[in-house]
Amino acid sequence: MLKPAQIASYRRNGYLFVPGLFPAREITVVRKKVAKLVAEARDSVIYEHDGKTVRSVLNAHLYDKVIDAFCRSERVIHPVMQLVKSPVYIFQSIMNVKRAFDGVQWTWHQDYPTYKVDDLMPEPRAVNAFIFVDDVSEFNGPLMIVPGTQKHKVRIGDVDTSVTPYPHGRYPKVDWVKPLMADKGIVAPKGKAGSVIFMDLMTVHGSGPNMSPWHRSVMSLTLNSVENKATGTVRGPAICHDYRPIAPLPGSRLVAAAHA
Ligand SMILES: O=C(O)CCC(=O)C(=O)O
Repeated sequence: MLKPAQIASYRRNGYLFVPGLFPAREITVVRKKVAKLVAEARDSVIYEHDGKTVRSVLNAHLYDKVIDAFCRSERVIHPVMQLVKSPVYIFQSIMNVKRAFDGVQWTWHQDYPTYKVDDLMPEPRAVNAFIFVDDVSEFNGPLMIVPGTQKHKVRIGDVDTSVTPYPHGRYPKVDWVKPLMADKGIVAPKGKAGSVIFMDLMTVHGSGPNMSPWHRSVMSLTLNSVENKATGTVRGPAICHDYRPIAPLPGSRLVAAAHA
């Protein structure tokens, strides 16, 4: 559960960083599973432009018990319910595995424009929880955030595949982002695996390439209010339409799922 000061900080800055939210025994289970999912490279995998380096694993909670228990963990569900003030459902889970040496950047953007235009999400009443599955440092392409930008207007960018091969994201022109950064600066929370960044869908963010020898897997888990259902279908398997409210699971269920 979040303390009132943490909620106030989230509302002020458009994000909240909580180091060490998942204990090592739980996140280790998830890291092992991610290695397996990357090696298996099922249909739900997106590659970098080289066509062979896995970039993201889409909605693995739909077919994998460990990832499902991870996404339903009380460690993230309770805080997000506090932030959106209602029960939530899983809108999408994307494991961004930014591979050592080969992981490519994520261009600056807000999440909500894509969700509004393409997924018909009525309001930005959802939270993107970035859960560190690997340790994140200044070297392996940490998420970068322009704090306070959640208060800016929605900027509908074009679908762009020049950097990100994933054809479903909308990216604003750099001229729109530039003055925001000059005004607000940039932060890049770093920490041990198990740390979590809770981020408002309006907050401008992106991340650089991974030039280090360390993978940087981060789960981008978007939990949406059950009162704010996104009904669009154009992004196909990228989003989920199971609107049932999540019953938060204890951490022990995540470890148990690995042995089931
Ligand atoms: O994984 C990253 O570094 C960025 C992902 C991202 O921008 C997103 O999920 O919206």
